[in-house]
Amino acid sequence: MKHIQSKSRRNFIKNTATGTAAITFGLAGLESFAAGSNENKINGTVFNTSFQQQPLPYKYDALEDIIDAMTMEIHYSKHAATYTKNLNDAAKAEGVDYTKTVEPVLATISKYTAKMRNNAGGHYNHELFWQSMRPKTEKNAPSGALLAAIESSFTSFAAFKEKFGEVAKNRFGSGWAWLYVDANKGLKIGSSPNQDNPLMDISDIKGTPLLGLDVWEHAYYLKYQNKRADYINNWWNVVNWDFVQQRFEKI
Ligand code: MN3
Repeated sequence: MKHIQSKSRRNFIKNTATGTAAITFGLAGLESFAAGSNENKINGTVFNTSFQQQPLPYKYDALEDIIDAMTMEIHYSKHAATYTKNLNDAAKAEGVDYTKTVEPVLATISKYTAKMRNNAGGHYNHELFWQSMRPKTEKNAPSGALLAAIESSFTSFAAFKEKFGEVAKNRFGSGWAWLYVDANKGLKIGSSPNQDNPLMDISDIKGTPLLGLDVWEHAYYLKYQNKRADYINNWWNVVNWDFVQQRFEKI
């Protein structure tokens, strides 16, 4: 799968000209590590090494009239930004190497605090969520190998959407609904509470997320109020199936 990388990792690779060069530095190139700051010095060059939000790949109002601009702005710039900030605070406090991706932390999340669990999950889940949407398109649907796998697993795309929607509607309280690939390479639908996800070792459902739907009230309440089902049904119009397909092909 394609890893969601921290900004630092991307900058590290970019600033060292090639990925190969970055790898050759290894740990030996790490000259200093300032636990109280976001700066690492590697072969004389200072890199910002905090987990950071990627820029939203569209404007706040790009998903109107499915998700309103105010919801998107508050969700991205307040809620999700806070998860990322708190992840960095937890990473410093708990000795996480945040020059790396967050996935290894999620895979061993049982070793960390609840603060790490909530915020590493919150960071990962939202970064995936933003990338998995795009402006509304008519008859929005997967194609190719992903469509074939969905039809094989759930009989039809319509049946898949219905089952996913039911799982999303039935998640009590706050959480996420997922399309994920399990250890046997099977496509699965499931949900997780709070900011948990299938990458976590403590999760009831385990695998690699392809697509996640945020069903916290902050994701829809300004426009949909108590009508979570309407939010879920409308959301299919803005799913970026090209992005989901790319993730599927890399597993
Ligand atoms: Mn959210």
